[in-house]
Amino acid sequence: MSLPVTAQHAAAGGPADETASTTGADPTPHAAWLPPEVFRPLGTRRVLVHGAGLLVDTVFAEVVRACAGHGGRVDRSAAGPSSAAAPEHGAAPPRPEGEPAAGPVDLVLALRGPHPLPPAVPPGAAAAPAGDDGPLGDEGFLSTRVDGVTVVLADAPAGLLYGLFHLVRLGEAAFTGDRPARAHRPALRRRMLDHWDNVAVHPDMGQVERGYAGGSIFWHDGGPNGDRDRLRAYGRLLAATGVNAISVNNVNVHATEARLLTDRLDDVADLADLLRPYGIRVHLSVTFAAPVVLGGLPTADPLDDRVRDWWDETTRRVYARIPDFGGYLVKADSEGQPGPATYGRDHADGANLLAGALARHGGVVHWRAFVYDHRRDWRDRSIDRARAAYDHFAPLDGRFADNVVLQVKYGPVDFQPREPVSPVIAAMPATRLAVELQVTQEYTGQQWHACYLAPLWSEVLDFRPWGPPERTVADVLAGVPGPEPRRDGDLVAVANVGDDRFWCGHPLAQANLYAFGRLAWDPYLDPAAVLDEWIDLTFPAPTVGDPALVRETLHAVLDDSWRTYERYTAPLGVGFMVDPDGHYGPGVDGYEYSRWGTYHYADRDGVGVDRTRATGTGFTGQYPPPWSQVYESPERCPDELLLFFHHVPYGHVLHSGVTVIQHIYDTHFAGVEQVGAMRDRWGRLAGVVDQGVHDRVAERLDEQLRCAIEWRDQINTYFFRKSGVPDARGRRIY
Ligand code: GCW
Repeated sequence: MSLPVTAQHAAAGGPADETASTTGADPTPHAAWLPPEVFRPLGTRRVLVHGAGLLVDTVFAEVVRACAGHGGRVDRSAAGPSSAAAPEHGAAPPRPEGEPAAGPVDLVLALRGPHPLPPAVPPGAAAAPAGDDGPLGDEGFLSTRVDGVTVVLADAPAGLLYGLFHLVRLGEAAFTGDRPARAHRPALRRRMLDHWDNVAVHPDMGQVERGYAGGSIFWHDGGPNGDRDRLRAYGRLLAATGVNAISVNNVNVHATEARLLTDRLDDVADLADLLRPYGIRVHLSVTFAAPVVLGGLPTADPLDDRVRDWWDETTRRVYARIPDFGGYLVKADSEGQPGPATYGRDHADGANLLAGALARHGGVVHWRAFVYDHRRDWRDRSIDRARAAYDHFAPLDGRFADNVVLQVKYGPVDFQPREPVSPVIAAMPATRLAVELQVTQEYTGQQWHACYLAPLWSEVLDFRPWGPPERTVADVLAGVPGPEPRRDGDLVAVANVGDDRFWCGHPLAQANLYAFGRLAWDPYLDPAAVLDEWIDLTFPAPTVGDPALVRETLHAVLDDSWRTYERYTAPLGVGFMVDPDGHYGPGVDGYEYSRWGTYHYADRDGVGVDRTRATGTGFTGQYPPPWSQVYESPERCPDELLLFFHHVPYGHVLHSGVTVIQHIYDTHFAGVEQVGAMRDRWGRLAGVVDQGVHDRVAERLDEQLRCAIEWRDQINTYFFRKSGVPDARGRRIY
């Protein structure tokens, strides 16, 4: 167990965590990637919004707000009944069907339907793009610019909302020249954030488990947070990235949180109401023991009729209150959470029970594959935590109901900065999968360290579980057909947001949240291009002193920051050399003699975990070829994963040409130098970007440098003392 975040930084010798909130929300949240300036191109135009529905109302309200701020004009014509509330800011009321808007327009955002499009849509603008006349679906849109009119068309309101934010990203370019028609659709159907937020403050984990951005934006000290404006602003930010689902409580479901399912359901309904206008459906983490702890039944056995009836009835009530409720998220038989194993049942029995209750309402169950024995004996080298998810779940492939999504962490262990991609993905072709990422930086510097994670996620998404030229992980999630039938999946991430003024503690950690949403919409995007989008939106050129310097600096600080973090922390994929009290900073042997199953086995001769079939735990055999062979062989194994798969002598020569021990020294010295350079680069933006942002980032880079030095010196000293091998370059080791 670990300390709450405030204590943890004090223990780490870091600065006091001023983001930790005790009083609720900060009154002036940072605009993040939606400052008013990014609405200028749109807000100076003559705009027509056409269509009806809650999300069209949101689009209209956005355009009204933009035009009110920047001098443009907006009209609305409605096809069919509108759910619109009274128009805001003096905007024109919706026009009756067919009646043209006054005067020429620059932009039409229109819902296609049985009725004709408004005459403002130029002839030809409604034509499908060449070679792509498939349906746009519930969230897709078509964008084009013809004869001086920019046009966004959608078949469902959510598509129009995503089309609007597409224009915001394009900026002025959306209104210049002609733009050929293009259809946009999300590659992944569900793009989901899991909040590990507790309703009641947990004695060890605080208000947010692994939260590094103050309090929860949903909950405060046992009740709702109450800052409704903040929640709307959050929904709006997420909609702009493409996120469309949120689970609002921790997967470790404690007593108070369990009740969200029943007598505290109104609190959940309230969140659903706030997020619905942004196209976001609310999901709930539930405890598998709910029939016992909430329903008073003597059992939660998934095959017991009383249990089934209880879930059916409880779920019926949830949908009566929240008709578009997303579903349940379950951590079962894992780290002390209850599950079907208590009754001798397996995970398919458990997941299908909930899936059955949800199916008739259109809901899904996200069932986590993060299941392992957390009470093992470190002396027993035959057990391997990396094997656990596959061992539990692969035999169950084909047994899960269609509305079960098996949620798999990207690596086989636990969100380490470097792990191989989980073998579960290749092993379960007949199961709908979600890959789970961690936006909250539990193991990557806890939002005190600048660590842009999109390059890590892209490596995972680009990985080919069956080797080249077969499908990538992104293809699998996108439902690209393989040998088995099409079965698309989700991208899910643990959120990094709290009630901190900058949302994420570290202003640059906003880039991770933004990038997650964008990669979930399009997992083939280039992380550097996503960073450019984020820079353009968060630091709009007209608002900063020197836009070129800002862009260059942010790329210099962030592009390689994940690899920099990797350099000064645990080497070559060995993982878990963190301080067990909170997972911040070094603790080389912190987990070595613990029950958690995460060991590095360093001795005087070498380091690493032998996971081979030949002499180790056999984990490499969980991969199909070619990976089963590549990882089995110390010669073929990629350097960055060597110690994940092999125990090698310090003198083992890497593909890079240096020995393991020299690699450890070199990367740790280099990592610290790079952090120093990041800090210096950022210093040059003083007076160029917003002072508050500058100060917060500068403060964090100071701490990152302090902590990186600590990592470097502890790791280098540890391995020098173990191996007795001096640094070939004679640098200072203690
Ligand atoms: O990495 C571990 C975290 C736990 C977390 C667990 C999980 C919510 O340290 O805090 O519990 O992962 O993913 O369930």
